[in-house]
Amino acid sequence: MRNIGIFAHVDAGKTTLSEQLLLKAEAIRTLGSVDSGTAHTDTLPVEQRRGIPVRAACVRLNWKGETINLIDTTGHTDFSAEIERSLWALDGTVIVVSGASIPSANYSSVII
Ligand SMILES: Nc1nc2c(ncn2[C@@H]2O[C@H](COP(=O)(O)OP(=O)(O)O)[C@@H](O)[C@H]2O)c(=O)[nH]1
Ligand SMILES: [Mg+2]
Repeated sequence: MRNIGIFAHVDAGKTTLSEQLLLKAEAIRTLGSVDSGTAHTDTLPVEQRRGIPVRAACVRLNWKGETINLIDTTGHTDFSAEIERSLWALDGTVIVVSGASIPSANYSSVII
């Protein structure tokens, strides 16, 4: 079993990537969407309503015989304690860099 965290600033595409990984691993049948409030890791009503991540969310998938707990973190510095808390549990991380926008100034606080 491996615990993998996904990190980036807000709106970089963490939740969208998580959704694609879940689909690719056949953990879900239908691709959810952040924009329509159906992403599997945006589960809190406030996250679905406002499209902002508040808490780190954990989903499980199987890949080539390995169980992976995927932790989709919040990129908001307001919730940085939530980001730090998830670090303790991780075996590895994926850092998402958005090619569609200029990296946010809060990258440093989220990633370092
Ligand atoms: N054009 C484009 N938009 C994306 C991509 N990934 C995510 N988005 C959009 O960027 C916004 C933020 O994505 P989200 O996954 O919520 O980012 P998060 O805050 O890092 O979890 C949403 O409106 C997504 O539809 C991508 O690869 N290309
Ligand atoms: Mg998100």
